[in-house]
This record gives sequence, structure tokens and C-alpha cells, in this order.
Amino acid sequence: MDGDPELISVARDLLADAERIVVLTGAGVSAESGVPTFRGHGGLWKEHRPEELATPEAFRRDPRLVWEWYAWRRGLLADCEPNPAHRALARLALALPGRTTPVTQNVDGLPHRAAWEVAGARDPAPALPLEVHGALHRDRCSGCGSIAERPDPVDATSAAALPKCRSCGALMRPDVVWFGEALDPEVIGAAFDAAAVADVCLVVGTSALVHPAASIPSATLAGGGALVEVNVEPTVLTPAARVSVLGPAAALLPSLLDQVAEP
Ligand code: BV8
Ligand code: ZN
Repeated sequence: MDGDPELISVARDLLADAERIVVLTGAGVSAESGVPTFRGHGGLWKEHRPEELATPEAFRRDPRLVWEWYAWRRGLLADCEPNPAHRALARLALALPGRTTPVTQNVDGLPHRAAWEVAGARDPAPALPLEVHGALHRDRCSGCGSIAERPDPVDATSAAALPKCRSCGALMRPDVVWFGEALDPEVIGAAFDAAAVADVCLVVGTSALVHPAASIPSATLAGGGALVEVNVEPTVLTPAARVSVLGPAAALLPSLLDQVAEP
């Protein structure tokens, strides 16, 4: 089995003893669902530089190219399913409602799908994460901000064919946070508030390079809490982690969390 059993046992005890847990996930938690990460081999940024596409300037300069990239990513996601890591995180949050705050940097919507799947007839709300970077499946108007929850497939073959707002006619854009854009203060504020009083911040599958989200674990450390990391390689957070378990999230999280969720 992946992951040092001794480290998994230490991590499990820290989580089991925690009154309040914040979970911060990054692209690595969706890797085993087939969603490419940003900076790993074969990562999304390999073909394109972030500055080239995930910025408001790029959208102003060439909205068709930006929409082509996002439409391609939406197409990839259509074939992806939540993996055992997403479901283990959903089970934890549903078992410990009010004590677990799920936060994700990802825009793939997989944690939401896992929450609905795992909740069944129960209310999935405790397992629905704070999406600090928005959601790829939603459109937002670049003019009036109105939201399209279930947009039609985007035709990015020409600028003229790009989606327009039904209310004001401005261009629609993916409802994600681009580099240089502020995060929704309510969403990121709730994440930091929860992290500041958490006994444990469980960080799964992030290189912790993108701020301000990457500073969420530091809020837990500043509040006297502990950092538990799960990743396939060390990151900038590893030195500050009480325990860092090396291995793939889909293999590790069920064994790490299920005994915490259902002791
Ligand atoms: C802002 C949505 C201000 C779009 C994304 C210099 C220093 C510090 C900060 C900055 C700086 N220069 C600029 C900044 C700010 C900038 C930033 O942080 N830049 C970085 C690159 C240096 N931040 C911003 O611009 C933010 N806004 O600061 O606004 C402001 C304030 C007021 C008014 C106006 C402006 C906005 C940042 C949001 C950008 N949007 N996504 C889209 O998706 O297209 S970020 C993008 O990166 C994704 O959301 C992604 O989640 C995120 C972070 O990446 P990771 O999730 O960590 O993914 P990565 O591939 O890097 O790592 C994967 C990890 O998983 C690896 O560690 C790997 O080992 C591991 N892994 C792989 N497989 C597995 C695994 N682990 C476990 N199991 C596996 N199987
Ligand atoms: Zn509009």
C-alpha cells in the first residue's frame, strides 16, 4: 500500500483528535480522475502558459483562444468521475458536519459530485467545498456578472460564435478566478476564518504555489494547529507539516479518513 503505515497512523490520530478540521485540496486530488494537474508532467500549463490564457488581459486580447482552452478543459471533464479520494473526503465531512470545512482550489466540480453521490438521501451541504477559484462548468457575464449555471456547449470556432449574456449582451466567460483577479472575499474569507481556528489543516494534492489560497494552511499553523499533508512529492509546505504522507490521494485517503469518519 502506498504511504508509510507509521505516518498514516500518526496522521489518522491527529485527525481523530481534532475538534475542527479544514481540508484544502488542489489539482492532485483530481489527478486519478483523469483531470490534468497544472504543474505536473502533462500538466495543463505545459501547452499554455497561465499568463497566456488564465488572465483577464488574455480574455480581452483574444477571448476566442481563451474560450477554446476552457471548452477543451470542459470536454476533458465530461469524461471524468469523482475518485476514491473525493468520496473519502465527502464521507469525512458528512460524518463530522460542523467540524470539517472542505476548501478546494479546483474548478472541476468533482467534490460536489462526490458529495451528492455519497450523501444519497442525506443533505450533502456539509461536504460541498468552498470553491475559492470558482467553477469551470459555470459561465459568468463579463459585463453584468449574471451567472449561467448550465451553459450550452461553447462554440469557440469564431469570436462571433462566443456566448453572450442574455441580460446585457456582453461576452460570457468561465466563472473561474483568473491570475490578477481577486477571489470572492466571502468565500476566501470563510476559508481563512475556518483555518484560523482549525486543530488540523489537511492539505491534499497541491503544490501550494498559488496565493492567497496557498496561505490557508499557514492560518492554521498561526492559530496553533497542525498541518497534515498528502502528496506524491514534497512541497513548500512539507517542512511545516506535522506529518507528510507520500502517495497518491485516491489510494491513501480512504484508509486515512474512513476510520476518522466512522471510528
Ligand atoms: C490575486 C482558476 C490579487 C483558473 C487558478 C508572486 C508571489 C506570490 C503571489 C503572486 C506573485 N505574483 C502574482 C501573484 C498572485 C497570483 C499567484 O499566486 N501567482 C503564482 C503563480 C505565483 N495569484 C493570483 O493572481 C490570485 N489573485 O492574487 O489577486 C488581487 C487583489 C485585489 C484586487 C485584484 C487582485 C488568483 C489566483 C487564482 C488563479 N486561478 N485557477 C483555471 O483553472 O484556469 S489557479 C490554478 O492553480 C488552479 O486553481 C489550481 O488549483 C491552482 C493551484 O495549483 P495546484 O492545485 O496546487 O495544482 P498543481 O498542478 O500546481 O499541483 C498539483 C499537486 O498535486 C502537486 O504538488 C503534485 O505533486 C500533486 N499530485 C499530483 N498527483 C497527485 C498529487 N497529490 C496526491 N495524489 C496524486 N495522485
Ligand atoms: Zn450581462
